[in-house]
Amino acid sequence: MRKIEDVRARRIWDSRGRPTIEVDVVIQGGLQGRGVAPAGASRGEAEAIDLRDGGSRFAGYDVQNALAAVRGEIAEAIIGLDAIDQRSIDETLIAVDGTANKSRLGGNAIVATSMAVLRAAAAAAGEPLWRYLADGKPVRLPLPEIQIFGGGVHAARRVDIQDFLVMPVGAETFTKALEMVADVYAAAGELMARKGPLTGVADEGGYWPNFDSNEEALTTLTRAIETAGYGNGEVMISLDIAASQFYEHGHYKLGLEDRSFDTGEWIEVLANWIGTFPILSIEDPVNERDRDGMIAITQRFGNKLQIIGDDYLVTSAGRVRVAQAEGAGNAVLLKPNQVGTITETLDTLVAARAAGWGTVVSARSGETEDDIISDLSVGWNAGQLKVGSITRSERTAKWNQVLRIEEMLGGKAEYAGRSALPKGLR
Ligand code: 2PG
Ligand code: MG
Repeated sequence: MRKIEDVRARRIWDSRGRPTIEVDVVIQGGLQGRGVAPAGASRGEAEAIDLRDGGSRFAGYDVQNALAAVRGEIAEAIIGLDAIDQRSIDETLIAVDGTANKSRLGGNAIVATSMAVLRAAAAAAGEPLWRYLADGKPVRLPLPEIQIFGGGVHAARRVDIQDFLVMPVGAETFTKALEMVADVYAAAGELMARKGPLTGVADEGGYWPNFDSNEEALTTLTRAIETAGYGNGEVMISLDIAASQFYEHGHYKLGLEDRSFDTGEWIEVLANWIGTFPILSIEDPVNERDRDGMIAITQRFGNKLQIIGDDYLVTSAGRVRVAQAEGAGNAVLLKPNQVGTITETLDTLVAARAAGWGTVVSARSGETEDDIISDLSVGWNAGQLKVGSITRSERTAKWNQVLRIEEMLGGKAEYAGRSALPKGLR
């Protein structure tokens, strides 16, 4: 038993220069844990609500109401409770909020508190967080999904597809996996510089996309993998289509190319890309309400591709179970702030794993130096981690933390590689 003695909240700044909320939970013995809420830009409709003040200051993104919720109702509810009992604290947070989508106190206030409680419990145990979570069970270092080009709403819709990522499935260690990605990133930069001046990076550190079509981005990425010297499926492509962002009135509209497709035509566009480029994983391929589209894509490609639900599943265990029963997808993205607590995130992971799904712990497009997701991915043995690119410190903070964990594991370090893919693709 480690009683919570104090709960503090402050406003800090995220990687987009927007306010966010940081919570410190102090427990008996003077130890403490800290949590920070990240923020998405392409959000699912059913996500926990990121409570913002509105108005004109900081474009409405200030978090004074969420800070007040932590300092007031949340502190009052959890001071005196046992920080080691994460489930009962998270249940208390959910009950005090009292809404289905955490809109009253704010998903951001709740997730930062939930994370801070977890960190405090690990501190009480005197263990690094990943080891505290693993609790003696075997762990693997995650197969990373790392962004090379940004797009979609993370790059002012300069291309339509949101994330062009690579997965170094053929690496032998996590260290080597990052080396391979660094090679591909450099090669992609050189290819792009031949076409015109590099014009900076998108929200998650991938190159700002200077392409004439979505296919050109795929061609360039494929060539970057080859010129970096990786063949035979060592480095594969992963796409986060984030299709809801360009779906309107029954059509997928590629703004860059001024082309529009109905659902059937859109699935053929994807099928053509899947047949042409070394794609191993695809996320949110159709709009988030399109259950039939997810089922059709899974029937057609589920035996060779990882098909991830992000906005489609919003880290909800209930939605994952339904999707499993219907055959809609074979993997889930796990974003703690999308559902709102650590316990609910873990429950979703457990539900996904029970049916042999892939489980990908993920950052948001708005992040800070906080690296909790690295420890979650290892400690829960999730197998995969998606953070954005291999540039910008809010991204590298997470990759570098996995390198430290790899070092702590020493001879026992095992890189997940292909074993992290959905059953049937391993
Ligand atoms: C996603 C994430 C990260 P956002 O869609 O998977 O790339 O973006 O945090 O904006 O939802
Ligand atoms: Mg996504």
